[in-house]
Amino acid sequence: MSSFSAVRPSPSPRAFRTAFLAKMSQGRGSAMAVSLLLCLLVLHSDPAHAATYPVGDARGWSFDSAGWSGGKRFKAGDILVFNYNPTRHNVVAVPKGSYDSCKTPRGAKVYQTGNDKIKLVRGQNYFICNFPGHCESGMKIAITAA
Ligand SMILES: [Cu+2]
Repeated sequence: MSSFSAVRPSPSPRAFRTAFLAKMSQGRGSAMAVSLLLCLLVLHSDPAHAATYPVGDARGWSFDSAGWSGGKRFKAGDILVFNYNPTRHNVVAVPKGSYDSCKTPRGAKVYQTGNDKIKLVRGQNYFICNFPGHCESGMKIAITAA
């Protein structure tokens, strides 16, 4: 008997439709907000496609850096970070011949801060340490960027 009073009066069809439309437009509004957000994310993350790689990971740029790049897929625009003690090593961007011979060509770009960030170009990128004997001892890397 008292249960009847607990039953909510059902809304009139008109009120129902109004509520339904309000809900729909809310839904559209949030759908628009979501797609706007996605657009912003896509635009924002475009330059962030470039990845940053610390050469040699925690060990830094060292005599055993040569194998470090194996299995990684680099892209043009990615950044290599060379961390090392600048009193012991440096980084020189060289052409393939110099990478092979360990002979630094005149005018080669020498990095020597100990925390050098170098952007990869499409194709082959070669880096050596040109402290005497270091490149010959394996302190060199060849990176292919797509
Ligand atoms: Cu070195």
